[in-house]
Amino acid sequence: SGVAVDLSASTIFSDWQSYETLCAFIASLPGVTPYGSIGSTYLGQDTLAYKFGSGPQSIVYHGGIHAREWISPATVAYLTNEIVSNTTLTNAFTFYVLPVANPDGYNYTRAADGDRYQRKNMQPNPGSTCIGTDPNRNFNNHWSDPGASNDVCADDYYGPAAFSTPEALNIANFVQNLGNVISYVDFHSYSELFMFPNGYTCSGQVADYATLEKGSQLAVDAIQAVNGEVFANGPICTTIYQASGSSIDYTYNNLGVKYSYAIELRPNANAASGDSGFNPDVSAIPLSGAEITAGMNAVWG
Ligand code: ING
Ligand code: ZN
Repeated sequence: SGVAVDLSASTIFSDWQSYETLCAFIASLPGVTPYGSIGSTYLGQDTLAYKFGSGPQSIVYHGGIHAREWISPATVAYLTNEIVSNTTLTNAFTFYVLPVANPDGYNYTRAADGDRYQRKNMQPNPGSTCIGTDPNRNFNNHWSDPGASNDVCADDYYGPAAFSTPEALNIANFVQNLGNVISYVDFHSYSELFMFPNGYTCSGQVADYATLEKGSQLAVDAIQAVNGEVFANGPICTTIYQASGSSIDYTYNNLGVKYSYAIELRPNANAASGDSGFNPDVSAIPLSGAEITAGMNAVWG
């Protein structure tokens, strides 16, 4: 039914794609089975997940928790296409991928009558015309602490309560219920950073600091070897800024997911100007995809 979509990788990665097309592409890949929905969004959409691999430990990764960061879902789709046939990885792990973790927001950034720079979800704020809560400040780890805003119009608005966004709650429940998740990776843009907990504080180091630092160093070295892009690596708070209530602080500290990483994809913060950071040329998709494939192979392989 409807218009036929060319799901070949060469076509998919030559433009920005809809939530539906990204999901259909991932579903078409060898060895991938639909997991179904991890739960409804605020607007009642399914948050679709796909599964591949047969290993004893699980890895969860996703794109698009922030709507305007279009290179994130695109890179996640590219990465998935590259690793579904990697038997080293698929024998070691069972993978769960969410192409777009905030599809309500993603659709709004693509709509003619929407807002290309919407970051948050689409939950209304009573008494305000500003739309949305930041799902990546809405997790129940140091929720509403410094590193997030109580201003409903702010891009890092933490929401009226921890887990008030279905998008954050669904991810938390999904990872918790799987129970055997060894790695969780949340893809953002932009700035070219490979980061790990904590975000809520710049004091001290997490218990697995040495392991996480080593993994991130292997990743950024592998990334640089592909296209020459130099990613920085380190804890969220000291590498980008203080951020409370984030997904990786929650998966690491509350759910015990050891290899919890957050990646800021290209472009480089210094190279980007104005809106170009969230609006790279489409030619960035295969470049980002290839370098991140190398980076994730270095961490997971
Ligand atoms: N940056 C992330 C943000 O949510 C981040 C940085 C990642 C903070 C993970 C905390 C945890 O602000 C963008 N560009 O969204
Ligand atoms: Zn983001």
